Amino acid sequence: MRNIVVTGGAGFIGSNFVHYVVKTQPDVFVTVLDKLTYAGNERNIDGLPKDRYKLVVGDICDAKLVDNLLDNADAVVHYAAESHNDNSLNDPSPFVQTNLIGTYTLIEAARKKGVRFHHISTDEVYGDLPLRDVDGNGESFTDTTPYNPSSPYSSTKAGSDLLVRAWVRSFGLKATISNCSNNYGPYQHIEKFIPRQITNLISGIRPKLYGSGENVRDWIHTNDHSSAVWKILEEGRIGETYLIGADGEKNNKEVIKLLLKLFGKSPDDFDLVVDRPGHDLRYAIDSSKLRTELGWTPEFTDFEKGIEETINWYKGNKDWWKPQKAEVEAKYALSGQ
Ligand code: NAD
Ligand code: TDX
Repeated sequence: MRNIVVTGGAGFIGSNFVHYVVKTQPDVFVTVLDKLTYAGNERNIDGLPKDRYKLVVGDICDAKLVDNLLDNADAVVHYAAESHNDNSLNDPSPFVQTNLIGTYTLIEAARKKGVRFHHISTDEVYGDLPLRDVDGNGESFTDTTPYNPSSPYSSTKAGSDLLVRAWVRSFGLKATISNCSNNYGPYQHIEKFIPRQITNLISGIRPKLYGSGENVRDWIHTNDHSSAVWKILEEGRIGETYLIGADGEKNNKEVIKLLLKLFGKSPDDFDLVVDRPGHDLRYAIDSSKLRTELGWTPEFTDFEKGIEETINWYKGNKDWWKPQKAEVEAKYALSGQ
């Protein structure tokens, strides 16, 4: 693989993947296709060597542009999406457009040109799980868990997965799919849970916890997501779905308390706010297929250390997030959050 197209490569996870590829794959040239929506930022990648990547600003729904870009591509890694559940509850329309029509546009081009395709998806397509019992027992998602998405975001991601599966079966698209759990790390937009609370604490605002805070997310460092995606791109079996996770289940209250501790604050120094409608209770990933079949293991398994590094990144990059802070908080205030 010499030339890869990374859609959404100026967003949070996509840009971390571009950094990962530039660092670990010296022979690969990356073309980033990104619309630079409110969630994309050219600065996320502009420090990288110019001979290793180029940024094409454009829409994945633009069939002509996509067709041209795929002429010289060996593979597409498809991260571009509308990605925030809360936004999808306020206005689902860009989610339907980008997540469904955008994915359709890409796979049509990829199948016509015989280009290898990797589709990035989420554990949220499977819906949610009950909390673990008092002994810590509970189910986890696998690649055979039935789809049961809850929000406009997760349902459009589920639809995009199904399109890719159908294109593999009907048209022989050379595709793999990965469904990953919640990512954290640098360059994450401050509308999302962890960076919102970190930037609240830096700004002297109390962290905001939805509902009772018992909801569980299965956290993975975004660098581990990148190494898993590269492994699947190179060694994954065509037509297969791989779940990516690092056994990082934590409830939201625990995460807020860890952040408060690391900022030297009292553990109760947070506000309970209006819950998210349809709020998924618990996600958990069983990643044994990826680990046993492809030999992948996560590296960044010390959550507290990863969070400390992430806090330091937001402290050191205030000019990256400060211009958006007031607007993001004003939007949340409208919904009592
Ligand atoms: P993000 O919102 O930070 O970034 C999305 C990027 O896509 C932005 O750069 C944006 O400009 C770009 N984009 C949006 N619409 C576009 C369009 N029509 N054409 C071209 N570019 C467009 O998202 P993220 O959190 O980095 O998520 C990336 C992918 O990973 C998504 O597919 C998401 O579903 C998936 N995912 C995210 C998580 C998570 O924890 N954030 C977990 C599992 C899977
Ligand atoms: O201020 C907040 N307070 C709060 O308690 C925010 C923004 C969120 N929350 C809760 C809601 C969730 O239970 O924290 C949890 C995480 O919220 P988000 O960061 O919005 O993530 P989530 O809804 O779990 O979805 C994320 O992981 C799966 C990504 O945004 C998706 O793109 C990915 O598919």
